Amino acid sequence: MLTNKISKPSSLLTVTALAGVVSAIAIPAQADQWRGWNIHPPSYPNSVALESFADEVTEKTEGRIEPKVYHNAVLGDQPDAIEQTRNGALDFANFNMGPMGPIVPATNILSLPFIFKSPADMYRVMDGEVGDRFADALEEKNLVALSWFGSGARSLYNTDHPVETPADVEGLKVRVMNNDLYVQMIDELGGNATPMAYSEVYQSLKTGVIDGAENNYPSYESSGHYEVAKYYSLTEHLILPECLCVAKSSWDDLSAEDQGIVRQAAQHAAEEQRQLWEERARTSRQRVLDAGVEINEVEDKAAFQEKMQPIYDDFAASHPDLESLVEDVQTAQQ
Ligand code: GTR
Repeated sequence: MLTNKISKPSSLLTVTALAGVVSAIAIPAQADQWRGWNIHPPSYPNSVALESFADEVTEKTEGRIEPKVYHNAVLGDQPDAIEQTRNGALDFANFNMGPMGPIVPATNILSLPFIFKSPADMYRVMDGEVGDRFADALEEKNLVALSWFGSGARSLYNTDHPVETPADVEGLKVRVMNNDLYVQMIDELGGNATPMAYSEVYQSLKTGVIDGAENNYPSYESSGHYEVAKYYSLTEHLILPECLCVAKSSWDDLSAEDQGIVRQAAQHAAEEQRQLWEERARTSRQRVLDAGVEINEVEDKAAFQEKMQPIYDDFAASHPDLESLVEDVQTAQQ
């Protein structure tokens, strides 16, 4: 009988071959499931844009890549997430350039206080050739920046009094993002800087561990910081770009076609984020006003700017190689 003639190895071979055929027929190619980090709650402009990015990539790659966004920093704080994306444990993220400085020194140029004259200037610089040079610097550290989001202007807020002059910052304990440059920024104003994760700020304001922090309207409002720190002073000292970044290892795994799809989806997401941002900045401002926040203009911004000069001088002394890029960012706004 035929069955008697089949030796064990060949029957195994048949089973294996059959399994191969079955899997080829029944199971579609494995989708590449991408994990994406986001610090904000789902309704935030950046979060909505990241979801659109995920949907567009899934649809246009016909499910070859399925990005999933994890909101509210559930995958870790920003400095952690930057590391995880650099080593490929995470596939994509929306990162603020503030905490990027310790890893990618060139990005500290973007953190020099008052380097950008307005959010519109920031977009123009980052969307052009100068922005590409920041993307190159990020790529050297395994982060592929595909588009730039906006984050308005950051201003100081605290629990005690309006800040109108640099002297009003004296003695205030101010939370900053994780970057020595911001420690110096607060020091130059006579305050005490405390680098701290975003997720810890609310509680720290409430318990008096810190007196204040600095951020844009949407973050000040969505984080609830306005409930505890009622004085928001329009210093507008930082206008920081944010990237939609992909891990270099995930990027390099893509075909040229899929890279094109992902890049285009990231650009669409940035367009959407920038539009949503404008609306949200207005509604956030109104919400905090309705909640009793006192917002004050800072008449003499030049006084704050002058205090920042040592930061520029120290940066020039410690990074002579980056001086021409500092100048290019400045001249691109003239
Ligand atoms: C927000 C920014 C976040 C984070 C946060 C912070 O404006 O979008 O990425 O940097 O500020 O202050 O930590």
